[in-house]
Amino acid sequence: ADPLNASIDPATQQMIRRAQELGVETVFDRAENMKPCNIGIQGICCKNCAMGPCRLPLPKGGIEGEDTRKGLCGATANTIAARNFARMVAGGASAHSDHGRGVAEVFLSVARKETEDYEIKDYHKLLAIAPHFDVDTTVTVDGEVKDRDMDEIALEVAEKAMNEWGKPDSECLYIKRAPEATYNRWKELGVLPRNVDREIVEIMHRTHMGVDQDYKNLIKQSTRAALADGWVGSMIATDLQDVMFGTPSPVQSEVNLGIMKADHVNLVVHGHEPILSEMIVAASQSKEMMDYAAEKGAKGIQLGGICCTANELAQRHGVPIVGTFLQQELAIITGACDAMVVDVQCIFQNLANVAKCFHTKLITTHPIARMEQNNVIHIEFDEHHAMEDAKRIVKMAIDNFENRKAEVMIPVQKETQVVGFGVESIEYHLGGSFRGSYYTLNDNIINGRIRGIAGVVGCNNARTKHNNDHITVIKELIKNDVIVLTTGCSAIAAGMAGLLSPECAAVHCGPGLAEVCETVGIPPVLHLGSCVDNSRILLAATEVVKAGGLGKEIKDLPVAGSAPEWMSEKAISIGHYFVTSGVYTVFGVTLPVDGAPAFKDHLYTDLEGLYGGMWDCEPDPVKHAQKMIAHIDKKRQELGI
Ligand code: BF8
Repeated sequence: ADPLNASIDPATQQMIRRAQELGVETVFDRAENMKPCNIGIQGICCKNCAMGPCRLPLPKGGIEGEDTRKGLCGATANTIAARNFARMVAGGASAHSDHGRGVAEVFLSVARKETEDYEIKDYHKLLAIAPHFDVDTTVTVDGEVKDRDMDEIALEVAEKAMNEWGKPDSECLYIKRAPEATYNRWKELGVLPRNVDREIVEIMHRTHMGVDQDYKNLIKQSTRAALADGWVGSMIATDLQDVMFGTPSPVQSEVNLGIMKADHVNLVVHGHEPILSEMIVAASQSKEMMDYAAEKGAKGIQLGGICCTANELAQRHGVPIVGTFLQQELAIITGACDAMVVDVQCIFQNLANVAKCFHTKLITTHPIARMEQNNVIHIEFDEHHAMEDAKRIVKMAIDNFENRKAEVMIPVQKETQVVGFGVESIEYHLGGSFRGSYYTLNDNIINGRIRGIAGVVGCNNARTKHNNDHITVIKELIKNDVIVLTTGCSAIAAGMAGLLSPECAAVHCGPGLAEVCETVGIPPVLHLGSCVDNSRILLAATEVVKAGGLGKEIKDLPVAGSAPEWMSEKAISIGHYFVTSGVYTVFGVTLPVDGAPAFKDHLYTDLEGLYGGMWDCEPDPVKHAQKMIAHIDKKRQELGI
């Protein structure tokens, strides 16, 4: 791979070159050597039974007249593409929601006082979310209203939260957090999720051979599962993480490979669930471990994160971020990574092969995500002895410091960033004391200083130039006075490009947005956390609706969503819950729908009539941003502002 074509980031380019010098293969090489399947990319390969795989390529030049393409059972291209799409939603929703379930289980242990390693750090947030689970926060004794015992509230919240995954009757409680009119729309359309697990299982049933054969009905079920992800599984993950680990507030941090230090023990945490990494932060900051590192000749312990674990730790502790999804192999290739600890999601199987070329200890920690290679160590993490496990891992990294064999090469590049915005801190910075908590933000939207709000989220994808599309889309948006809320690897990319600093507003923003940012002292691009924290974007949009003056539903707002470099099934689930929550959402790279024109039209056009939001795909990042701005302008016009 040509490093200059592979990434816009100089640190990444340098490490790709380094990998090539050392003969270590990375994702960038594999992306050159293997091209995607031309039929799969169009979404029209069905491998759901052993009569196939049935491949239904769109004839060159399109179809004239009736579309007669069929699989052996008679499945049409539209059915096949819709089944594949639904299964991606199921995969994505299950990943987020299983993460959420894990958090809820730990919270239940805390509420039952079965663990001392975790605690409730934010009681205020617990009280704020309790009513959404129909949990009372007060009791009436002899006609007098009193505060309810906090332990009782925590236990009931934990039990009700767990039920959201599998109760036999009624619908999810948390879905009512959406604006009332949107909730009523979902009710009328019959897409309210019953419980998280059921909606995912039902997708697997419906997409089994010979079941649901109507692409519109398949998308309806995808909607139930995606809403269960965004408004329930992911949202509960975010909220209970905030309750246990603290609700983020803006904090300064650093980002990019240059945060690693040659004279320190470098411990990199990678994956998604803060349950483990929170303990590692505490363990690595303990005097015992710091003294031990000094004994071994290190100047200290440098903890850094990759992927969404990085976002979780940065937003709550200011722990620096090593890089995005596509930089995971490169962190090891620095030769200075003494241990990399992984849990679930977005972890390359090739990490073990790269680690073999260096001294790096690669440690898996989750029973559902193990690696077969013999150089990988498995330390199964358990919330009941979390601190003990975390110390074992930190000690292993320290012990490995003296084993470095390859020459250390750490790029110098790193950027300063402000991370850790959320519904609460946006209210603090852009709220007001009159007419609702998001009044100032709404006022600035109405008066046009802020043209609209965009959510730019999601992954890197080795089929596009690393970070290029994220940064081009974001810059185009803020230049046109659109404030950006970002999460996941997109947020890390923004940090690497210096866009998460208040100072960048003067350089990159249109005059209206620059004025707002300079007055309030915030960056034009607000880091809202990890991918499960896209729930924060949904709730921020809900607050904008509640603050008034901009319509009754999220669909009425001048907002748009984007995932410029998406690659994971989680992104599809996120995209679909944004769309069906009323947000026009544009994906970059490609969407596997092109081989099924009627299904594609359903996603890109029909859904707007049902939900107010619709899908789109635009690989050119400037056009991509322009389409979002055009939608924002359309909404402004409809609002008469
Ligand atoms: O959940 S943005 S590459 S790290 S999937 Fe993965 Fe995509 Fe990054 Fe986090 Ni989200």
